[in-house]
Amino acid sequence: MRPKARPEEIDEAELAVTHPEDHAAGVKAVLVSMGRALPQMGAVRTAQTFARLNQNHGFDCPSCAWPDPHGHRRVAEFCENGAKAVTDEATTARADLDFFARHSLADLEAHTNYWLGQQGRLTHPMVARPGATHYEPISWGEAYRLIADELGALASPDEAVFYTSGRTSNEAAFCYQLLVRSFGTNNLPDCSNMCHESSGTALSASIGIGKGSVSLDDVHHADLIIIAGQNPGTNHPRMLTALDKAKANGARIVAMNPLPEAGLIRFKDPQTVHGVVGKGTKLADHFLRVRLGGDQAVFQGLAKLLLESGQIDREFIERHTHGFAEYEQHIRAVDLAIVEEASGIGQAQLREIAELVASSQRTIICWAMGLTQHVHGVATIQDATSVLLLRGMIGKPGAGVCPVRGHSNVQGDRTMGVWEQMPESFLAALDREFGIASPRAHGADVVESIRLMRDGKAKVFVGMGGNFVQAAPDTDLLEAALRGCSLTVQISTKLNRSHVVRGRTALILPTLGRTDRDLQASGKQVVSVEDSMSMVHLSRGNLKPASAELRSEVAIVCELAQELLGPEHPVPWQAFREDYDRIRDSISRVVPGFADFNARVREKDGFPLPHPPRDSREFRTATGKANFFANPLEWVPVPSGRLVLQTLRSHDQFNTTIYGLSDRYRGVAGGRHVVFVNPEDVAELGLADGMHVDIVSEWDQDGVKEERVAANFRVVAYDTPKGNAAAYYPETNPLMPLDHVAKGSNTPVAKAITVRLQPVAG
Ligand SMILES: Nc1nc2c(c(=O)[nH]1)N[C@H]1C(S)=C(S)[C@@H](COP(=O)(O)OP(=O)(O)OC[C@H]3O[C@@H](n4cnc5c(=O)[nH]c(N)nc54)[C@H](O)[C@@H]3O)O[C@H]1N2
Ligand SMILES: Nc1nc2c(c(=O)[nH]1)N[C@H]1C(S)=C(S)[C@@H](COP(=O)(O)OP(=O)(O)OC[C@H]3O[C@@H](n4cnc5c(=O)[nH]c(N)nc54)[C@H](O)[C@@H]3O)O[C@H]1N2
Ligand SMILES: [Mo]
Repeated sequence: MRPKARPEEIDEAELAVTHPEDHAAGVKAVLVSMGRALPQMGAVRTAQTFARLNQNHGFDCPSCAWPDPHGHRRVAEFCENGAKAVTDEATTARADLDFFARHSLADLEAHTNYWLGQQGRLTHPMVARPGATHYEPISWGEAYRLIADELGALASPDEAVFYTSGRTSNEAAFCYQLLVRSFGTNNLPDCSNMCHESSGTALSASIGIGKGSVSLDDVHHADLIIIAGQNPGTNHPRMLTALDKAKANGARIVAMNPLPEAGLIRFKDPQTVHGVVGKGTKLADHFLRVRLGGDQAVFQGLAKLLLESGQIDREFIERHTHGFAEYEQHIRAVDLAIVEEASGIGQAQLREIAELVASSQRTIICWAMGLTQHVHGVATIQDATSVLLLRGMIGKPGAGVCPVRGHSNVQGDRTMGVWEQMPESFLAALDREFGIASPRAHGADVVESIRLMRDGKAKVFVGMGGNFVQAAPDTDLLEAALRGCSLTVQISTKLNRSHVVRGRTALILPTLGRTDRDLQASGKQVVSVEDSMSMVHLSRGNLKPASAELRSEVAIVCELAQELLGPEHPVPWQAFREDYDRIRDSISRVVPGFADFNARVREKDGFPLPHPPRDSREFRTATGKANFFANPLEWVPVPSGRLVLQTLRSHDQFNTTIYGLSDRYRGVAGGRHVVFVNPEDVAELGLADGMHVDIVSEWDQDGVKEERVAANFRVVAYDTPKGNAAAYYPETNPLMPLDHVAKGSNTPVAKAITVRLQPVAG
């Protein structure tokens, strides 16, 4: 049983639902961020912190991966949610020794994840030994020995899994994967497996590289921007500034979303006069109210209309692509009536958008979780890319693919080798640089790691950041799997549920965050990150760490490596930890695009990584060209009496970190247990607005039917397509069957869960 929220934590009776807002940001956003920062950090620390956020000599915002502008930066180059992320990390509250003495393990387990996150920064390494009632302090040396002993006792290195969340710096990520591969496994699941894996899989096959092809400047100068399955007003608020700029340059914006998200409708830039006093900019010129999972149909429908009108770039197709004939044949046979059934988008509107695409000279398609977290996410992204290929929109200014990344360094962690299936070229370079023998068999991703732990085939879990137990699917199964481990280790800044749902022995290793000063033997260290547009730049924390006991992620990895791999190991762990320039020197020889890393990263705005399709229309796919795929059209039907549920973020959280209880733009305050339902569905299903229901997910695999329940959600009649509902993640993760994954990327399907709503008795 999951614990119920305690009254002092979240009182769902306080839940209030008002009207959704029709615009994002504005002065209110500034007031909200300052209102949160002052009580948590105090005035001096607030001023010190915000003055350096995203500035050239400051630190990179730990929130999303949206890039910083080049050259001139505004005085405040951040957003409301970036400010909340920083406040959350730079808080003066402490989960210190006294805290752990006061709260038993049982007590901690009974608290919500929200409460755990609010207890402040971790200050000491802690251990919960078998049978213990409390976490107790442990020295760093003893902690490393304990991990090394447990790892050493495994029958095979593949019985351990090493998770990474996306905040880890390039330097720490590089050392971490090096440690894991030196130890002997490729079991490196990461948050990307649950996030943009479908984008990487789709783009690698389509254009030969799994990253977006546009720069910030391209966004500013596009004449058509399609934003599909993304809620930038909440999750990438600084993107609104870029869209505002594109609009000022004459761009049209098309939003594809089941929900009329505030940030897509109207934007008031709090830093410009018209944003403060005026009505702001109307952002989306067209809103396609697509059904959950209906995007592939829309992209195929658009392609059909483009082919029929002949407004395609034949020269580009001829010179740079492969598979056109088969694709054309497949797409011409697409039935627009089926497109409408699948997506809810009628022919008239589809034709309107096709006209826009046909007449645009510079088109960008942006997307996020609304496309990736579907069974057919990979095919959907390939079909979006194909629309661009038809029009020759890759490798020219103002045009291209733009998967908008989540965590601030999730893309960089991958570049540094945090992936269960790094290519041979990378592994060979790693072996050459260090004289090690990296394992070659592919490792386990997130879903596979959970299976291994469930089946007793993995016994040690190490988390480099993140909150695995809340982020991954199938909460009850996952909790049991983690409790079955012999050791769980969390390298973290703040307390979360992954510290209390633990293995037989559990370790908490407290680490420095992005905002913290990092002093090592050679002096003050800097780290680097890569943003969503492949720009690599430095981040320098400057705040006094929460305790003298904190160690940097790099130090923790290197010290653990020394203990685990012994003094004879060929990697210079000691030198790495003393001077991160040494790590960057190695990276410059191992990772393509990082030549002269130490010098180039110190240039003012950092440097861009090579991207062959963007730079020279070179496509390093198996065919040597950009590939069209004739993907069968798929969508998500709604069984009768059921709803299809998407799980999404409120405006007041960062993934599993809940900042507060105000989903302002959607008009929900005071609680999180809400399910947004179309008013007609509310009536037809015999429900009522304000009623409480249990959400029951139905899963049928090979005739075996399973049900999962998330209890007690308030029905909110909301503007979502008929048949489609929405509720917040992570409260809904218990509803996600582990095996419900995207084809090709193995990403858990978080945006299409078949459910029924069962009124709560009484
Ligand atoms: N403040 C804040 N910032 C964040 C995060 C956070 O939690 N808080 N998380 C970070 C991370 S890791 C990530 S990955 C990103 C996530 O950024 P988003 O992908 O914007 O996050 P979600 O809340 O999952 O929103 C998905 C959006 O897609 C829409 N959608 C859902 N299904 C479909 C569909 O089938 N088709 C279409 N067209 N639309 C659909 C939803 O209505 C919603 O608007 O944000 C990053 N930035
Ligand atoms: N149902 C559903 N599930 C989802 C999603 C969804 O849309 N729906 N989205 C998925 C997506 S896109 C993602 S990216 C994952 C996110 O999965 P994770 O990345 O695992 O989760 P976070 O909540 O971002 O992790 C927060 C924790 O990271 C730690 N932390 C913060 N900063 C640092 C740091 O600098 N260093 C270290 N070492 N630790 C730090 C803190 O202890 C904090 O509690 O969730 C996925 N799960
Ligand atoms: Mo993400």
